[in-house]
Amino acid sequence: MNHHNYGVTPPISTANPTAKENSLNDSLIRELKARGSFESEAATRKRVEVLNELQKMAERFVYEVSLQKNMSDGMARDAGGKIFTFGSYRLGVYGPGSDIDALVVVPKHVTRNDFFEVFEKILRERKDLEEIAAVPDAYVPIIKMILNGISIDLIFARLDVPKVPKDLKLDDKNLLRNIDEKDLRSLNGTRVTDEILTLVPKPTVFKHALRCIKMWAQQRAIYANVFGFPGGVAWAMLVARICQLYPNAVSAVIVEKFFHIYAQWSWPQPVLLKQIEDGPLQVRVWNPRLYPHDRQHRMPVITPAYPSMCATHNITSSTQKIIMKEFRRGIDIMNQINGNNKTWANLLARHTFFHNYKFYLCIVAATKGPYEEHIKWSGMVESRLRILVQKLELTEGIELAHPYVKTFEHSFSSNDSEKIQEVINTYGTLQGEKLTKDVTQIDPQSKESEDSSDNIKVHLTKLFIGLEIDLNKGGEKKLDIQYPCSEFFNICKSWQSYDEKLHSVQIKHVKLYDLPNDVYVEGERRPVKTSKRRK
Ligand code: 3AT
Ligand code: MN
Ligand code: MN
Repeated sequence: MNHHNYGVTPPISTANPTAKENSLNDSLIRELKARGSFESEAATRKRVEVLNELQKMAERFVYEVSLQKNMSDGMARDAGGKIFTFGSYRLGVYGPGSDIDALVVVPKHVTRNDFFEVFEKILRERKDLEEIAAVPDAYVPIIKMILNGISIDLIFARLDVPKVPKDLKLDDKNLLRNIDEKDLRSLNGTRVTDEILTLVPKPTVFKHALRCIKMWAQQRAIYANVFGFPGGVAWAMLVARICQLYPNAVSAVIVEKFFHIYAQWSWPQPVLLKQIEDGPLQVRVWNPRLYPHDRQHRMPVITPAYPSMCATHNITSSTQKIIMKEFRRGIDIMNQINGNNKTWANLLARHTFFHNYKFYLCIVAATKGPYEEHIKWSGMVESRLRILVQKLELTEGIELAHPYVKTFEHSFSSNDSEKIQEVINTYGTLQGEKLTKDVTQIDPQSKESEDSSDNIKVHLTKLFIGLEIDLNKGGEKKLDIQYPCSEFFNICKSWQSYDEKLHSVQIKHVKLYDLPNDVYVEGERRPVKTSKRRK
């Protein structure tokens, strides 16, 4: 072996696995398989087929647009066009429910407009296309579709080059010259995932360890970038760094070291996979010495591809505490797994968020109007939840504001407008759940719900924050969260498309025993008041 080092420091240990570690690794893979982490070979072959089809369509797209722009047939064919992938498919950690995240790269003379007109038309011609939705004005413009039973997120980037041959690679940062911000953002996903894979010593070890960490983070409800936890790319980089530090370890050991290293990490020291690079563009590269904003990142995990960014800027004081507690739990359970007292199943046990706190806040976004309106409104409220968490953290008497990583949605219809308002006002509580029996629950997307007469329809999304309260500290007895709540309302209501006739947002105090039933999964018993005498 050569002495090529992966990462910004030498490895901690280059030891090879022991027999015990190998057997622990086998049981990890068995557990992942039993939990449906891997899909069948046939299903994976289907993904490859769909990607081949997409590649052909991309070439046809570039060819047709080139002809339209008066290029000769030969030049039009040479113009090329190439499909890249990113996300879980590219990282090799996809499961049966995963989509394919794909990027089509085209030469200079093909525009984003062409993508949404010509490529979309080519896609719509296909018999195996089930659904298609284009979002040209998104932050990263996208076409979402289901092709041959597989959901695909397709984005677009145009390079300042005359042709895009099949062997083009995206690792050259000079390719980023003279392109717009949307192109830059669209290229970023592929550039980052590709680079992560080149920075780990053993890709298969990395992939299996990442499958475990992703499943663990999902089960523990700490996987959600919008809500202030790491997202997929951040978890991937965190695992990749451990792979660099233990280049010969098996996945089971990577998982174990993962918990130890990050429980003891001196945050806010950044996690880096390589030294941060400078580049040819006028864009910001993460640099806490230069930018006060970057100094606020509590657990920075930095993307390797130029221009490097912090993938975890959303982490707050509360979510950091929650993540750190989960790392310590990981250490504890790994110790017991090593002592044969626990198994991987224990590590991957579901969280108990709706049992853990005495007090919760339920944030309700409601829309009396079309479902498309509600998707935008509730999405906006969701994306601002972190701000509420941050304001709560600063409130006297609040030790921790713990956002839950999933939303709950319902749609109802009734001819009684007072009933509808009552449902909105009590939604998110056990009492409100009973009230919904008086109105008709509807499928938000069904055609019927659109035409049926003069019934009023309401779409509701609820979000939860668990509160850890310590009122003895300040001496005052009563918790006052008026200020953070009214600030949050102001932020939501200053949304450009806010219309008080359609949209509303409420925050409710819900005690543990008043939580609605639908927050508990099948087989999970809701907490019951024990009949212990009060002290
Ligand atoms: P799955 O196996 O598909 O569930 P994944 O990691 O591929 O896991 P996604 O397909 O949701 O997850 O996302 C793939 C990448 O797309 C991750 C991120 O770089 C980008 N991405 C996803 N959602 C957003 C978003 N809302 N804004 C910006 N980038 C996003
Ligand atoms: Mn994906
Ligand atoms: Mn996706």
